[in-house]
Parts: sequence; C-alpha cells; structure tokens
Amino acid sequence: MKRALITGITGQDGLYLSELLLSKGYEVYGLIRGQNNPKIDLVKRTVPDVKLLTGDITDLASLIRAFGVAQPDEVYNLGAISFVAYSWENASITADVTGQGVLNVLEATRLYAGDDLAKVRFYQASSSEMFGKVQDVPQRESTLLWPRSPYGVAKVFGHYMTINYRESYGMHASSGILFNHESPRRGPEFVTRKVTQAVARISLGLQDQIALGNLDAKRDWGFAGDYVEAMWLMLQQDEADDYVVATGETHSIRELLDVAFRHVGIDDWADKVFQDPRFFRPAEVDLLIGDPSKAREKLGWTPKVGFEDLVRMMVDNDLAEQKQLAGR
Ligand code: NAP
Ligand code: G4F
Repeated sequence: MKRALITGITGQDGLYLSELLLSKGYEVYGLIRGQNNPKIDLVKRTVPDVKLLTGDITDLASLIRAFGVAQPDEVYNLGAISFVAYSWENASITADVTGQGVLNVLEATRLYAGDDLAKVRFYQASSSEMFGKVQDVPQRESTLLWPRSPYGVAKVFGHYMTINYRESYGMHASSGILFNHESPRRGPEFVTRKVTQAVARISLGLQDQIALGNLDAKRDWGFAGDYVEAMWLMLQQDEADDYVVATGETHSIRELLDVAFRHVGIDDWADKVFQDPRFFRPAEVDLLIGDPSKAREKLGWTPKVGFEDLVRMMVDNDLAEQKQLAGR
C-alpha cells in the first residue's frame, strides 16, 4: 500500500486529492494546522479514512515530525495562502506560507529521504498566476514568468525552489502549473463560487444584487476533480518535470455571469450586478489561457468537465445548499 502526505488537506484540492488517492488504495495522511481548525469536521466527514497530523508548513520541525509518522512515498504540497486579493494586504505572511513554506516542505522531504532519494516523490502546487502579465498566448511551460501579485511572486519562489531541488539533489520533484480550477467545494471568496452562491440566492429571493470587481478579466477555468488526477499522474512518471494543467479555453467574468444566471432562467442580469471599487486589484492578470499539450501527450491527461457544465454544477449545488439553509 502506497502512503501519501498532503499539506492543505482542508482545502478544495486537498479533499478531491484525498478521495482520489483513497480510491486507489493509498494510506493518506493530511497535515492540519491550528489548535482547533474549524475545517476539521468537514475533513472528517468527507474523507474519514484520512489520518490527520498536526503541523504547519511554516514550521519545519512540525513537518519533520509529520514525515516521521506518515513515512510517505508521495508528498503533495497544496498548503498555501491561496487568495490573490488577500496577498496584497498580507504580503509578508503570504511570502512566509506560499513561498518559504515550499522550501520547508522540500527540505523536510530531503531530510526524510536521506541517502535514498528514490524513496519519495514531491509535488508542488504551482500556479498560472505566475504568468501574470502574460508574455505568450496561450501560456505554456516555457513562457516567461511575470507575476503581478505578492501571491504570484511567492509561487514563483516555490516553483523555482522545486526545480532547484530536482536539479541540485536529483529529487523526484514535479511542479504542476495549474490554471484556475473550481468546484462546489471552492471557497466563497473566489469569483466563481461568489457568483454561483449569489445567483442561487437571487433566484430564491434571498438577495437582490451582487457586488463584483473587474468583469473583463479572462480565466481558463476547469474542474478541480479533473485537476487532482493530473497531480497524481505527474508523480507516477519515471522522470520528474513541470506541466501546465489547463483546458485551453478562456472565458470572462461576464460569460461566467451569463451562464450562471441563464441556468436559473434570468437572461438579463444587468440590474443584478454592480461594480464595487473594493473588489478591483492593484494589478490585474487580464488574460489566462493555458496550453495543456505537454500534459496531454506525456501524462495522457485531458479535462472531462467543460466550462458551462462546471458553472451549472456549482449553481445546482448552491441552490440545494441555500434552500437547506433557508429551511425550504
Ligand atoms: P484552498 O482551498 O485555499 O486551500 C489551501 C490550503 O492550504 C488549506 O487547507 C489551508 O488550511 C492550507 N494552509 C494555509 N496556510 C497553511 C499553513 N501555514 N500550513 C499548512 N497549511 C496551510 O486552495 P486550493 O484551491 O485547494 O489550492 C490548493 C493549492 O493549489 C494551493 O497551493 C493553491 O495556491 C494552488 N493553486 C490553486 C489553484 C486553483 O485554481 N484552485 C490554481 C493553481 C494553484 P487551513 O484550512 O488551515 O487554512
Ligand atoms: O476567483 P479569483 O479570486 O481567482 P484568481 O485571482 O485568478 O486566483 C485563483 O486562481 C489562481 C490560478 O490562476 C490560483 F493560483 C489562486 O490560488 C486562485 O485559486 O479571481 C478571478 C478573477 C480576477 O481577475 C478578479 O479580479 O475574477 C476577478 N474578479 C472580479 N470580481 C473577482 C471579483 N474576484 C474575486 N475573488 N471577487 C470579486 O468580487
């Protein structure tokens, strides 16, 4: 039985990846931080077979202890401060967690492997946010990185550290440059879930309007359940490498609104949405669209859920959730 250690177990991807690895017969360990993490019940309910270990990616000693217990064959570093807007207001902590945290997990992996580097494989959750002010359209593995947020800068540090550990020590360390991926488990601070929750509430008469920022930004949105499979596939390859994981399609926030509102029978949403300066960013990433050819050719990975089905899946989930909350 293979053993995996996942940081970021309480997050969207941590839950989907746990389900995938458990279905493949892995023994899964999840790192959980804080003395009374509010998401612990969610994890226990969703993936009761995951074994939870206390630790924080900013605390190397806690990682060394967790590795000692988990004895992992595979390490998935998903832990991060992941909300781009928050990273401007909390740049220093974002650097510590999303940047330096990667180095800590790499170092814990190296110390755990000792002289036997083949003993463990490492995955880093890199991000399309690293492309920022994009230098190629579509973006691929060789595209120059030009991050536009403290989060993006921290991810670039983690990305290059992963490559550096691979090149310096010969570690099996891979980096997935994942484009935006969403699901009913997406945090409500991200634009897709913010929209699908609000659309559900508007259609149920629980809310009148939604306040948003830039409606013209474009993202390459896929389904998180598909993307965790790409993470796993990277660690099954003989050679570690870096891969863009994306759908190859891009859509604006306006198109997201079109699909979500249409799904509840509202064709004209102009009076239901207003733009609020609070949600504009100091520097925007205007256009993301990935070229997933390398992942398709080398990993045999393709996304299964398309943009419109993804949005409809999220609206349906939020309709059910909001009805339950309203006692209907
Ligand atoms: P998420 O839902 O925000 O989850 C982030 C996870 O990181 C949570 O479990 C959080 O735990 C954990 N975490 C935060 N600070 C930590 C710390 N100091 N030590 C240990 N864990 C910590 O993010 P996600 O969408 O699942 O994304 C997973 C990873 O992929 C992240 O690294 C993200 O930056 C990256 N990524 C995401 C996307 C995307 O579109 N979803 C795209 C590219 C890359 P708490 O519950 O304790 O806060
Ligand atoms: O949903 P978002 O907050 O995601 P963003 O910034 O693209 O970051 C996500 O994807 C990255 C991969 O590219 C991950 F690395 C990162 O961890 C995270 O998962 O915003 C998407 C777009 C932005 O252009 C933003 O300006 O939506 C625009 N937007 C417009 N109004 C809004 C809003 N975003 C949010 N969160 N809230 C708004 O009201």
